[in-house]
Amino acid sequence: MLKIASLVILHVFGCYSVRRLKEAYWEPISPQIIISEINKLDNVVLGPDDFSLSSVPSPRNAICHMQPDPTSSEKVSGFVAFKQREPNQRLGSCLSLHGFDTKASKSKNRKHGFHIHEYGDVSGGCGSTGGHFNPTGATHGGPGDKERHFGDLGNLIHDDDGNVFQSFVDGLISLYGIHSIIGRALVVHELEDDLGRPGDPGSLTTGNAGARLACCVIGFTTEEMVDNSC
Ligand SMILES: [Cu+2]
Ligand SMILES: [Zn+2]
Repeated sequence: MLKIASLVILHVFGCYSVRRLKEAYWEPISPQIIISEINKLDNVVLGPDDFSLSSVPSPRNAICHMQPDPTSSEKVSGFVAFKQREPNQRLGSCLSLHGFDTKASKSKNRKHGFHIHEYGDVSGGCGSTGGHFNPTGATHGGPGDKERHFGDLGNLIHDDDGNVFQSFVDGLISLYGIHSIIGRALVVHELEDDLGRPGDPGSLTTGNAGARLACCVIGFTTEEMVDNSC
């Protein structure tokens, strides 16, 4: 009898604790509120860090080691490095990629769509990384647009030798906060991202960027790694 009573008490307390946690940390945030915040601020940190990130000091450094998708004939590889000094400062990035097929490339203007995808899961190649990272429920756009997915980083442009050396700054994505890009995937596409301009259904979800050539998972690294890479 005592055993049953203690089990009931444990169950009730357990459910209550889980509910409290859910209330505290998993309240859905209205996309309208987030968009208006984005318009006001350069860099939006939506809520505190996840517990697993809260002990990581500033500045924060991250890296992503690009690997070709097993199904791709273009063997794109290299790295993308990120640095952010403080939560309210813009995220800087430098990247070095090679292996773009300069002859067989289907991309006009040598442009290749470049996005952060939702899942850091490459178990099924780049196909298992989900869609564009889009925590606010926005439509697809370009990196300079107010209406865009968090993951919309525009296009990379490869040179005559199939290489890309580029750096960029982004005021929306962050290595801090509940919408941090840590643990998510970067994906390089076969075709140019149309940045949502034509307005057809494919354009407003993926930018019609075609197949996934290569991908990687973004993880924290040392300051030396990023400073020596960029
Ligand atoms: Cu993509
Ligand atoms: Zn997108």
